[in-house]
Amino acid sequence: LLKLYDRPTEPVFMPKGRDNTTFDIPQEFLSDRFKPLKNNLDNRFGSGKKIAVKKINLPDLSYPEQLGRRAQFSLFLPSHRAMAARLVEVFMGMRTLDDFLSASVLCRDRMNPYMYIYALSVAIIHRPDTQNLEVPSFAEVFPDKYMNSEIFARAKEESNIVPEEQREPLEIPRDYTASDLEIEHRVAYFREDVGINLHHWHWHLVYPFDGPRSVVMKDRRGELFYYMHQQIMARYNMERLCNNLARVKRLTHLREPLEQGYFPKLDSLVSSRVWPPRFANTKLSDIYREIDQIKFDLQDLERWRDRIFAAIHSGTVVDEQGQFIELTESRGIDILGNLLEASILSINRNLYGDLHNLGHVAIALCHDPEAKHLETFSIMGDPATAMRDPIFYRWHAFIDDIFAEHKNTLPRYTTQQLDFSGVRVTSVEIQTEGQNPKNRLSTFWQQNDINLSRGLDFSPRGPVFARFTHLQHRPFTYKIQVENSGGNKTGTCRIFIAPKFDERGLPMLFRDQKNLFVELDKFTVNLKGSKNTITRKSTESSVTIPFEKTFRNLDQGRPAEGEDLEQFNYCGCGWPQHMLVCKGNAEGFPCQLFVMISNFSDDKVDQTGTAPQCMDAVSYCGIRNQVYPDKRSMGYPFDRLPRARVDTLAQFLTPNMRVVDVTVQHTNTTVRPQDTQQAGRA
Ligand code: CUO
Repeated sequence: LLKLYDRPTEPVFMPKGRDNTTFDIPQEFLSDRFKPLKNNLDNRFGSGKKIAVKKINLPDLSYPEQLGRRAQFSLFLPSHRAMAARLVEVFMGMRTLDDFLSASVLCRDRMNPYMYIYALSVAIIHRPDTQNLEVPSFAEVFPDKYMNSEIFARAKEESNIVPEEQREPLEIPRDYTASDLEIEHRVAYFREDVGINLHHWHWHLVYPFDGPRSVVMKDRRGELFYYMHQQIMARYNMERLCNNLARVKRLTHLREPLEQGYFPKLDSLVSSRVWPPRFANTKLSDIYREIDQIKFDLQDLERWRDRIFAAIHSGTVVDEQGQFIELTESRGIDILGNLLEASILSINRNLYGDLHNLGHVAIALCHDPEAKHLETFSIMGDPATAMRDPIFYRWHAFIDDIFAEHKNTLPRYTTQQLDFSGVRVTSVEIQTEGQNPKNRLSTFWQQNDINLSRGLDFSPRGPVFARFTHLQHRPFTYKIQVENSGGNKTGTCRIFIAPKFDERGLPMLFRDQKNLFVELDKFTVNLKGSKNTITRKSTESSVTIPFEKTFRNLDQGRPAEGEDLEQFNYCGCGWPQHMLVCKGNAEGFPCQLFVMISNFSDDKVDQTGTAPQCMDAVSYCGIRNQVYPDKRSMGYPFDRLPRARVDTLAQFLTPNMRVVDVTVQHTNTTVRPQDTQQAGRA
């Protein structure tokens, strides 16, 4: 199955793993073009082991087949998402693993490769019989979505001319999408980070908004849509403050020119087209594109927005039967998440529409709203690339603000809901590895290599590496002292960080600062009576996946025989560890680190379901097949307005919380790829 990820536009005959395995495919499965060439292709590529593909009766695939092989594919376009949903349904409906393999092989040469890989990945993630498979890194399958197009001409040259052992990594410059004359470019390293974009793609893969109900229906998925994207905004705003940029302005006036332009410099290897840029000051328009079977007006977006605000202010939404459903303290945010996104779980799509998704589409098609020029959508139309564009954050700032409007209507947390009786956090400190002053985090640049060969169709085999530069920090350890009177207790330790000052250098009010708290970690602690010392490493964070999981290629990622599969399982969802903390600045960017121990008996959930998998990044990604592992509202304790007479963070604190000042210092040096990685290539 995983071989089907190799070289996604080549005929299914050609992908050949490093062990020379090919598929033994029934003649009928071949696309018409290759039927007469079967023997020829077989002799040419089928030199090694063969994987037998069973003949099956196939369901009707004519609908997803309508999307051209060389077309771009956007999950946000309703017609595309319906085709993809059908394909997912076909894959999910295959009764056995063999049948699933047959269907996957048959579809590969017939379907649009982007849609195919999307549907195949959703099925692999959700089918019970493929739970232990590691979906390959999307950056390797479609490297064209993650890096400068110029690299591919060089990669083809390298793979055609240079023998494998003499190939050099192809270096991608750090600044290739814009110059410093564009102030937004200061945070391009965040927006264009491969790991961050991979996380976003995987998140939407794990939480699809369309498809069979069994795949979409997940515990608190609407709420997690809110929380994961809220955290992206908090992180991005913090990053902006480090770079002397103001927080993101919401995209509220849909009819005003969009100040920010963006030129992605990505080419699609599938369609051989450039991804359209957006010039500064482009205006949004009504969308009417028969070619994509899509028609909606900006007024539709405004109408849905107004209805959603009205629902929030009245505290109820109206379902399709006309019944009023209350937006309660515990469930309201989940209902709103599904309704705003909108997923198929939206309580009433007729009334509340498809605000977030079609906002992506309106922006993605603003350069050719009526398809007069036969141009396709820009990067905002694809979750794999959308986070590169500054406009993504303006749109999501708007979406996040709608959620905040609801959160602001909820009862404030009382001190009883915040405190943990008998538990006092007496000290918190951070120790960065190999550095002396405490409470100082240290960031720098690091280079790493990605193997492009999996995604380089129609070129000779053998690895070709792209070398790119990303932010990195030195690992650090938290040391937390806790006094506990009374007997043993269990608590949840919640760690957040936020900027200390606003754009003007003034201390922030709590009601503003609370939106900037970035979750760093969350874990269970057992407290003995009296004094406790908790130590925790930054690499153990519940929001991140380790560096190797973001970038590891398939062959390196295989568990050894007898090794615990679960521990090794590749699950691509998770904030990249290398982006755990913001860049900071040369002088040391002042932040506040917040630690809270909450009462576990109010946090714990009853897990049923099968054994947990992919436990690395539960805070942003949840746990597969299980309920979200924290009963509190996501974002607790910063998801609501503070109680009366609390204006500052200091006033917000109860004894089980503590804040310490930390700085994030950036050194402008670049570390070359580690030797271990070089060795791993052989
Ligand atoms: Cu993740 Cu707008 O939802 O991109």
